[in-house]
Amino acid sequence: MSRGRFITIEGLEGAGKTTAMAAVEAWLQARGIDPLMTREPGGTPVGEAVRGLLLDHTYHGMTAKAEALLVFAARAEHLEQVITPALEAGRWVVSDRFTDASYAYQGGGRGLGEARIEALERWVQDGLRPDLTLYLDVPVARGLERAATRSDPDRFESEREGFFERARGVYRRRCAEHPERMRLIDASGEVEAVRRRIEAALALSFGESE
Ligand code: Z5A
Repeated sequence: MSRGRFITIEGLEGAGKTTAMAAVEAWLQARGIDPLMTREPGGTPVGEAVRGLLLDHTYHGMTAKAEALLVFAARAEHLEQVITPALEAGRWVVSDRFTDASYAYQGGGRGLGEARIEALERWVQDGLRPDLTLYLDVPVARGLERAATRSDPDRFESEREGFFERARGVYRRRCAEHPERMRLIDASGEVEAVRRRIEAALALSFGESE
């Protein structure tokens, strides 16, 4: 049996990842593929508990290193218990966020830098990397405007614009550095236009025959 494919969706606050996850799932299902849909931080009982810690305002003073280690602790669990077994069983896996978010938020936003994230990535993931990452790009102000409708912003959503600008800079740079895997999708337009761009990127990566 051939290994499944691993697709990740990335983007800033309000980029439209939830909408994109549904579009990817529908595109795959229309081709007879039943993907496993998951998210980070999360995807396992431990991962969901860690997500609670990361988003909770009670821990607003959490250090950047602790934050990065928590994100990777959840990822280690997610990989061993969910993602790797599914891929090995031939299942396609689609994750709402993965390690590019750690480069963007902890490496860029929190200022830990690329090398520390890379070291954790090597340790926790060995050689595993996504086959395709769709990065939904929106100007920070537009994303924050879309997300502003939420009544109860979490610990990340309460960050200042500069934090998100640094994260966006890292995402955009990584798309330029990893063109074989990462696709930058202009997500600033209407939902329907963004969905068409996502479908075009999927067709380009996996062809219509798979
Ligand atoms: N985090 C981290 O720091 N390091 C890591 O390694 C990982 C994560 C893995 C939680 O993630 C936090 O974890 C995250 C980074 C950190 N915090 N931040 N920021 P999350 O993915 O759960 O959190 P989120 O960014 O807040 O995502 P979300 O709420 O699930 O999705 P979204 O991208 O913001 O999109 P949405 O819910 O689909 O859309 C937001 C709103 O915009 C909604 O009302 C839509 O109807 C609307 N929308 C969507 N698309 C459009 C278009 N095209 N036009 C107009 N309006 C639109």
